Amino acid sequence: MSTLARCPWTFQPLEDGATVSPYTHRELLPGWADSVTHCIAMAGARASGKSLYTAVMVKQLQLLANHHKVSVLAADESTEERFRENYEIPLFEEMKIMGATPSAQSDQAYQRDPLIFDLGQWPDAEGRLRTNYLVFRDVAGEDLENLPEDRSSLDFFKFADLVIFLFDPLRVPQVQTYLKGIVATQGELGAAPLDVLRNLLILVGEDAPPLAVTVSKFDTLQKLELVSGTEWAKIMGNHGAAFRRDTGWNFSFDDAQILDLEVESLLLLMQADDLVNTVHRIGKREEGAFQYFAVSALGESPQGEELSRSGIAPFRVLDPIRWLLSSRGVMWSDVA
Ligand SMILES: Nc1nc2c(ncn2[C@@H]2O[C@H](COP(=O)(O)OP(=O)(O)OP(=O)(O)O)[C@@H](O)[C@H]2O)c(=O)[nH]1
Ligand SMILES: [Mg+2]
Repeated sequence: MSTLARCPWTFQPLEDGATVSPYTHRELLPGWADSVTHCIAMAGARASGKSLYTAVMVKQLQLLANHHKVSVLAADESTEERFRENYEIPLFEEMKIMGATPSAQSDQAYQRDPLIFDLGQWPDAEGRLRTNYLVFRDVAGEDLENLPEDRSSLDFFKFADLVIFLFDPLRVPQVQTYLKGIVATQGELGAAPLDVLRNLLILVGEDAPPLAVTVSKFDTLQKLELVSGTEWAKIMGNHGAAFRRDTGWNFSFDDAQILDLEVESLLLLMQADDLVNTVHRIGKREEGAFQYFAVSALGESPQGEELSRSGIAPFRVLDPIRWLLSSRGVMWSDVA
């Protein structure tokens, strides 16, 4: 097994020269076994923001690629159609929020196959140019809140190169209590992040892939700056903090590390110790087992079904992806 390419449906390793996945018996894209794959899975409760994140992340990645003089393109027709229909049209054309992702058991489960994007050619460790693919799986929060009896359809989590665990900060019970009266709580949809994280740890087992523990909808916490006279106004009003700065099209591991520690401190300040302690069970931070991130796909809360009139203003959306891609030399260098 010397290929750097994985089966796009199961994320499991492939033999050199494979043209068919031994796991699903489906035909691989031409030249697949000679490519480099980056297999990423989303995780999180219902309504934690996974699908909106997916939509905005792909758009941002396409813009980033332009700065690197490459294009990010759907690698097959199925990705093109599913991305367009389920993500692009609702969010960017109808300017509406999307419906809940259907359970993988349902006939409408458009996310059962991954979204595959061609990231262009990048040198591998030996300096040989290879086509790189992002293989990305959105998941229904419903399936992670109540694990099915037969978990084989979720086995890909074990083999992912990266799992992005998104959680809505306002769904952490301690944070909710802490911020009661300061921030208006959104709907009651979605399980507590800790319950979903525990389920995720069951799915990934002993040898867990790196986990990007990512606070979603960070715009809601940034709004705390406006609640004058509170400790939170001071914390969020500190525009020098990494969680208030976006690094634009550049990514640096140093900056990501500062953000990592800042986000953990924020969670501890909000008494979300249970969540933090569970995250630490995954493995050692210094060995890359996990890292905290803070993102906002929209930059602003939607009003009902409609997006904010000021449009979509993403914040640090690519950070978790670039934590992986930059470590593999893909789109890592600074852009002017
Ligand atoms: N303020 C704010 N709200 C957001 C943001 N992203 C998502 N939301 C809100 O969260 C809701 C759920 O987002 P989705 O992306 O559909 O959630 P999901 O995790 O895919 O949910 P399931 O498909 O049920 O698992 C959206 O309808 C928005 O109201 C964000 O960046 N900021
Ligand atoms: Mg969804």
